[in-house]
Amino acid sequence: MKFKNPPVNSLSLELLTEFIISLEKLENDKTFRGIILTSKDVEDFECGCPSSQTLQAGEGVRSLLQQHMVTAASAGLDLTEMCGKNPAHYAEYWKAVQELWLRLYLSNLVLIAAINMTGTSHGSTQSPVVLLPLQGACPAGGCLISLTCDYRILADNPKYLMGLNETLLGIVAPFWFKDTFVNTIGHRASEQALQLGLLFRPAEALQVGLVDQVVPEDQVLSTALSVMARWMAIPDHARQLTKNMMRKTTVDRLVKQRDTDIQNFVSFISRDSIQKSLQMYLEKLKQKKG
Ligand code: CO8
Repeated sequence: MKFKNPPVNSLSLELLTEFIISLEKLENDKTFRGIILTSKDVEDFECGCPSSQTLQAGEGVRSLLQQHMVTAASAGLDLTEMCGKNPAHYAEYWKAVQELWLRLYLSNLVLIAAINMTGTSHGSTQSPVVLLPLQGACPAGGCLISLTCDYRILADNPKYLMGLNETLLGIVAPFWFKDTFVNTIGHRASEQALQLGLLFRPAEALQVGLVDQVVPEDQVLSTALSVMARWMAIPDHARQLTKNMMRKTTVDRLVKQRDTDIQNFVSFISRDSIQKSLQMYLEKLKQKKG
């Protein structure tokens, strides 16, 4: 599945809705067993599967790539959905963010993130809201989506950064973002990274366990396919039950308090000070072009 929401693959309400619908269709179609989430062009995709069994898996993935458009490399949640709108819109948006996370995190499919970024350049700012000094990026909501996957492969480019940088925008990662992060890189590393809004370069991301593999950019998709073949070799039923066992407690925490979480989000994001921070951040993003 390939994200395609120019210019920066931000997670708009429309994109989230399409993503959820596509995911549901794939979950219900038993001929699909796995998804590679990427932002790389399908034409660039090369199948490097040696055996007939893996080739079969590869063909499933190839046909999937050809039918659906999604990504894992993204500017994160769409700031314009969280800024200058009314509470009903914030509630609808947040419900969609929750829904996507719930579906992805406990998906029966094998999910692999092939993270090959988009993006160009960034300046810096002296405002209280820190503008990211980065080029290609997978921040915040974009990183969260990759964290729901079973395996992450990141392109080896020092300009590529990923992490949960919410504090840099003057906002706070919700508890279930935090839980997903802790489940991936552990408590101490999360505690530090979340407070500082750290964005990791590929080598650091690998070291801390945020990604499972770092490979040259032109090998990201072929590596994803080989990894997919390995995961496909495991009987689905046993793998799915194991995934469920590892992740269900985390999912249940949100399921039990979805409405409260929406209310918390709406009241937090509606605050004047938060709206001001987000507006300032968006303006700085625009200004850096000039
Ligand atoms: N949402 C909406 N629009 C965006 C976003 C975004 N996340 N990111 C960039 N844009 C817009 C820019 O404003 C710009 O608009 P315009 O063309 O109108 O000027 C356009 O996209 C292109 O942006 P850039 O010129 O910056 O493109 P570059 O290729 O130079 O850089 C980057 C790409 C690196 C992705 C850069 O745009 C960037 O850093 N964006 C911001 C990334 C970010 O901080 N995302 C975090 C979003 S918050 C989130 O995901 C979780 C929130 C949890 C909320 C919890 C509250 C309780």
